[in-house]
Amino acid sequence: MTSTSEETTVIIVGAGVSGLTLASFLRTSGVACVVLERIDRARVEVRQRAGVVDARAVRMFEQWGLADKLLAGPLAQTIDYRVNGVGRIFETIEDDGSPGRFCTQQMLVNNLLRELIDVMAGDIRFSVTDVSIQNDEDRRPRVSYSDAAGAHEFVCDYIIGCDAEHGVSRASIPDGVLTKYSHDFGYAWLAALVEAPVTGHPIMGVSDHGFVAQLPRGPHRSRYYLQCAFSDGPADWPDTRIWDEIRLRLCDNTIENAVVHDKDFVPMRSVVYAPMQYRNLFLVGDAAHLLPPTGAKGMNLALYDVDVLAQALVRAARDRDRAALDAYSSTVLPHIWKYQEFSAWMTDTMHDAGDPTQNGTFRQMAARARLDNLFDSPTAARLHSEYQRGLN
Ligand code: RFL
Repeated sequence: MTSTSEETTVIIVGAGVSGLTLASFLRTSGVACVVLERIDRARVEVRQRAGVVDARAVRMFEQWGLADKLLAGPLAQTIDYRVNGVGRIFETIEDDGSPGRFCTQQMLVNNLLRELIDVMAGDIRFSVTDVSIQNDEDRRPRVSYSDAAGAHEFVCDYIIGCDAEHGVSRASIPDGVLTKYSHDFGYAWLAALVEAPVTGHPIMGVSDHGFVAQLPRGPHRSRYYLQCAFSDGPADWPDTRIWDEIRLRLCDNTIENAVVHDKDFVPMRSVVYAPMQYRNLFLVGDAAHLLPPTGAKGMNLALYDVDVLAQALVRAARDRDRAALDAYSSTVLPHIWKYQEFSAWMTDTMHDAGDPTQNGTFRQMAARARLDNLFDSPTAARLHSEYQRGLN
């Protein structure tokens, strides 16, 4: 077994969408960095999740010169908001540049891995264990980890926690430094990846029997989301029940059963930890905030954090100017709170408007009026478009 000690400028913990995007931006800017990832490359490549890269994030990839290499998929410009089977197509108002794209997180991550490893010769260390962070006041930060070859240590200038909710980065911050703000909505979504494409527009469906959505995941597949109980698991949802509920909630008996590839249960909750930095450790994406997927903003907020932090790190590393780095948390948090609000609005509206046993018939009718407003009021439609596009 070996024991090594190395040096770099930035250590990124986690090779998810935020860690890989940050590493690409730093590499493009000539800032040395190493990514440490718990699982192997094959498992990173197959993880399915988000499906929409919003317009702000598309613009960000364009500005970093990477959009052509990383993004693909159809434009995301319409949503079919259905109430008990009756659809209305909401068209996102776009009068200032590129629209968002239906580019799956998996496709983006695969393109990032290819670009970073094969083209930029980036340093990503997969299948590492026992990552441990030392972020003391009076010396350079240190990150140690183990792999099959032995124990290793990096001395660095900055540590970036891109290791999501259960990672080591946020857990390394002493008690009392961070404030946790959180809200549980009291229900969950069953997310089912199925072998059936979206044939019309992506659907967000309100029904008296609960919420249902169908969103594209490539040319042959889609993901259905079905509101379910917080405590539900795979045993509660055999494939036959999934298809029966989809037909019931979309009021469409012509939908045929198809292969269900996987089922995930996602609790609807919102979390923010603040501040998002401690000494030379900076938190990004799900390590600092979680959103209910109703607004499709989790990955997009992670990409927003990356954009701000990458620019700040480049200034600190290249120009020895820490001002933007020190202001990272106060720069990103106002934006994060706006999108927490949007995601909570979407979650309350789409679920309250549905099953009245949820919150009563008064809230049901009021939430349906809110949906009507998106089609009746140009002002409401414009605000909704701004949020959908991430440009608010
Ligand atoms: P990730 O992508 O989870 O990556 C974290 C990485 O850190 C690694 N890791 C560690 N590595 C080393 N040492 C440790 N101790 C480690 N602990 C963890 C992990 O293995 C992993 O590789 O977090 P990141 O980069 O912050 O990205 C966040 C996004 O993945 C997340 O917000 C989105 O997927 C949320 N989300 C959606 N976001 C959208 O913008 N639009 C959507 O349509 C959307 N749909 C969704 C979603 C999330 C979902 N689930 C599964 C919660 C749909 C679903 C069902």
